[in-house]
Amino acid sequence: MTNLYGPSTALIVVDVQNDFADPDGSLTVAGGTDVVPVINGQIQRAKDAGAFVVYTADWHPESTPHFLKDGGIWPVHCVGNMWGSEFHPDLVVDGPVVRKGIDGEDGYSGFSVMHPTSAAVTKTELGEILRDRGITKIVITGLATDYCVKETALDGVTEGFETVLFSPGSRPVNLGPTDGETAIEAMASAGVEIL
Ligand code: VGL
Ligand code: ZN
Repeated sequence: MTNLYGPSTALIVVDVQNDFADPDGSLTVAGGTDVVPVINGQIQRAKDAGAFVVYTADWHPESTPHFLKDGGIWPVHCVGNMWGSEFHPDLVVDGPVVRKGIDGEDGYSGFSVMHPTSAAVTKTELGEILRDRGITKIVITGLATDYCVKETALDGVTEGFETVLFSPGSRPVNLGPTDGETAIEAMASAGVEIL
């Protein structure tokens, strides 16, 4: 833990937005508000160690096959430039923000998105942002453990980063009661270090 953060480490803060983190959010995650101060503590710790901090934001148009009403599975959430897509007001935001899903793509990872009809996967700018800064290790935290956190971590491993999950800053959606635990197992077996 002592050397968790350093100049070649990035803390990736995943989707700490009102729709997930606020009890009134449309896709509220149990405990989503409680993690905000925990995450702020990691942001401070990362900055103090000269690490880089980057944020992801789920950022959807009003209609996307990601939403139940358009053929997907989720209630409408994180529509761009609405209250629900804003970061939780207590989150310390001090670093670049990578928005994902802006053109109606599906998918959960901060590194890549999937075209809604062709299913073609394209990369976001996150990998480049990290490589441009010489980042070799990423610490991932935020919401939600079983979707965007998991997929970002799995992609992090695939992209060649030493990947760590800071689980005290994460909570699951838990569509199924054990989805959070299953996600942590999947990350661990992919080579993610779980803290
Ligand atoms: C997420 C469900 C739908 C997440 C995003 O940020 O984990 N979950 N869209
Ligand atoms: Zn979403």
